Amino acid sequence: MDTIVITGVQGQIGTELVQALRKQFPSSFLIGIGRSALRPQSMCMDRYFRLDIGDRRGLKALAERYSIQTLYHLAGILSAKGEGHPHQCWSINLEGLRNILELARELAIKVFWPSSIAVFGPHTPKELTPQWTITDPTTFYGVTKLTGELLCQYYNHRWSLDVRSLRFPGILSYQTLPGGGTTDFAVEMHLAAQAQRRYTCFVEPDTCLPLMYMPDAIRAIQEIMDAPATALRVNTSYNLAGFSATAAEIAQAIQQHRPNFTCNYAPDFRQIIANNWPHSIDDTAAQVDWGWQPRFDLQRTTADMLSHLTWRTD
Ligand code: AKB
Repeated sequence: MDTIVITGVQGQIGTELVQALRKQFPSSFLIGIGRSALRPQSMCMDRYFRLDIGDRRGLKALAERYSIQTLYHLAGILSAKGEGHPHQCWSINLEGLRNILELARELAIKVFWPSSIAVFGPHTPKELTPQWTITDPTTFYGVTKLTGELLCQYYNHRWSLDVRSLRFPGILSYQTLPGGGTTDFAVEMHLAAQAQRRYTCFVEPDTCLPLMYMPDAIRAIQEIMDAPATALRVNTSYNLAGFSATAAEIAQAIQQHRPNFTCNYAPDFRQIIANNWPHSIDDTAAQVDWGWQPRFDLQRTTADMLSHLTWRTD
């Protein structure tokens, strides 16, 4: 029986990835790793371990005991939080990744790891940002993601480790809230509208960012992990596009369903982070190498988000 491990299993991506993997691999043994107590919505896994990603001995013991084949390493600190907690950001995002890559090298485990549009910076072309271009991140988080990408490529070239990665844009989801990201406003706006609250957005209305709906993000992970290794020509991390929208366009899309929704704007330090990120992403390499195509635009995302948030009025 195959054993699959997901770190950060109770985070924004992990919560939904574990459900998708349960459906995709019904007879595999699914192990989740996280830092907090187990929440009921994560019950579809076979085992849950409260383990720090810095605990190398604990990770190794677990990997040997369960002879892991595949590991989705999702534990991480996002951009805005990383600015306030650089030490934690470094140790979780980079030392944690290195622990996982070492383990994977020793035990021949296939790895998935998420990178981010945060690897780009002020000198990167903002429109249709190419796969190979200037990467000059200005956030601590972006530095850890760029270094992590190079580390993945190194382990692939030096040790033939099968490690696959995607540069995610901001992800919108209704099951688990993001925490500490610069793109969190896109989710928070939907939540406020659903709860009939006014929303104060922390970036300007004309701030345009690449975004993606969670079902597309989960499918992208499944598709890149299913692709034959020989098809993958990018060993750092693949650019990945969903759709692009300004904060005002998101508010307008919501107002089509919730006409009373109002949004005002009070930019804070996250505006500067957003200003240094791309507006749109060229993901031709992902399309050509493993057939990537997004299914959700802004309108579909908003309609689906709001229809699923009906239970949530807090
Ligand atoms: C963040 O805002 O930090 C993340 C990201 C784009 O990596 N959503």
